[in-house]
Amino acid sequence: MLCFFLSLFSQIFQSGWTGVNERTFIAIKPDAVQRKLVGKIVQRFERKGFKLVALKLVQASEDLLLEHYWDLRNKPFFKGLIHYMRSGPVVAMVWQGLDVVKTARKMLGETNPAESLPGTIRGDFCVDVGRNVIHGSDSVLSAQKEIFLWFREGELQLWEQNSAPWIY
Ligand code: DAT
Ligand code: MG
Repeated sequence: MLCFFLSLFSQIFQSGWTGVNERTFIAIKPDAVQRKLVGKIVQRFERKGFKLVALKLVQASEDLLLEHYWDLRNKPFFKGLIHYMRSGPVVAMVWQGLDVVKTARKMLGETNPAESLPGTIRGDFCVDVGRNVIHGSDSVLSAQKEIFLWFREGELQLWEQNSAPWIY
C-alpha cells in the first residue's frame, strides 16, 4: 500500500502536475446536461482563470462508473448513484491551474446542495444530494487516477494560454 502511494506521488512529480500545472477531473453530471447548465458551469472555470486541457461528452459505461466510485461501493445509495450517472451523457473535463483541485472543490460547494453556499455551483444550481450536477476530484492523487480512468493520453491537449501572464 505504502509503495503504491509512493509510486503515485513520484508519478505526480515526474509528470509535472504540480504548481500551475496541477490538474483536476471535473464531470458535469447527466442532470446538468439535461437542464442545459453545461455552458454556465464551463464558464465558471474559464472565468476563474483555469486552463481547459480536455473536454468530451460521454455516455459512461457501468464498468467505468464502478471503478470511478469504487470507494463508495458499500454505501446504500451506490446503486442509485450508478443508475443516475448512466442516465445520460456526462461532460468529462480536465482543468489545470494553481491549486485547481482544492479550488474546484470550493467552487463546487458541499456534497449536499443544502449545505452548499450560494455562489457555489451546487449552491446555485441544485437541491438534492442525489442530483448534485457536478463531480470534482477530492485530492491530487484521485485527480490523477480519475484523469487516467476517463481520458487517453492523446485527449489531453498541450497549449499555451495567452492570458497566463495576466493570471499569474
Ligand atoms: P462528492 O461528489 O462531493 O465528492 P462523495 O464522493 O462523498 O461526494 O459522493 C459521490 C456522490 O455520491 C455525490 O456527489 C452524490 C452521491 N451521494 C453522496 N452521498 C449521498 C447520499 N447520502 N445520498 C445519495 N447520494 C449521495
Ligand atoms: Mg467524491
